[in-house]
Amino acid sequence: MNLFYKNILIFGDNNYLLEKLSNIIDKKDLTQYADFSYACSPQTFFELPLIPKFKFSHIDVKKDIKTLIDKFDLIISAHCKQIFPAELVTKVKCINIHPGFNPYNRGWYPHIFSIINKLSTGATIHEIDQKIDHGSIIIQRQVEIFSYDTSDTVYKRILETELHLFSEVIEKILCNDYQTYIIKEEGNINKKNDFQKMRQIELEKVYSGREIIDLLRALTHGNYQNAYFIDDDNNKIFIRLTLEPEEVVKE
Ligand code: 0FX
Repeated sequence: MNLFYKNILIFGDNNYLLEKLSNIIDKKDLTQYADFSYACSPQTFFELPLIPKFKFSHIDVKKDIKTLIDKFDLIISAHCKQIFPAELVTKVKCINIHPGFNPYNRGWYPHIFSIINKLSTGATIHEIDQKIDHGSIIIQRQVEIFSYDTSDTVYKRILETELHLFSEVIEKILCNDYQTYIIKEEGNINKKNDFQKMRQIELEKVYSGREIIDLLRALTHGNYQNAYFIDDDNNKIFIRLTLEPEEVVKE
């Protein structure tokens, strides 16, 4: 295979995703055609034994920008928590694997906002430009949200979709032989702080049944202490929701 890109960095802060992406690259035997490196942000801690498998390093995009530009001709962001500076995205081809269906709920935790505002969710692989989760789209796929989903059940489906999409297009990306399309709509964007603000349930506020169930299921994700209320003694009480569809027994 004659690859266009030879020095590739897979750069992300999601342990599971990085490991699965490296498995896809290994399984497709792509390492014989190009040099793949893996990195995460300085504040991210990846547990052993994952690290020795990788040519692994911690990278600060602002401090290490010169090295990134000199060393790599393709950077693939896999949930990297740092924003790529304009200089980097103009000098090196940068591609993002994003856990959302652009242009809806771009930014932080797209599916959590989609459970609440009903905008589409899914996975998108796109070229990175100077706006967040914004550049030309290479491939994207919608993921359904069911009435009994919580954040973590939707998120698992999105991760699997991201991996399927990556597996479908990685060779085309490496050969620089792919089409892109631009969506004219700018969509909407959520920041980390929007997520922080939605975590407190106001005890005196009036919610419809649908609103409170959607809010609590959007904030239910494994052991994360997301939703809470403040009780009369000023204690913070965390809330998680269990949703269980009735099992229909066939006669
Ligand atoms: O890897 P990721 O899911 O990705 C996040 C953003 O959603 C994404 O839009 C951005 N491009 C990327 C850089 O960062 O984040 P995570 O691994 O921190 O969390 C995984 C899921 O866990 C998240 O989707 C929701 C849930 N979660 C996470 C934290 C830290 C919570 O519900 N509460 C939390 O406090």
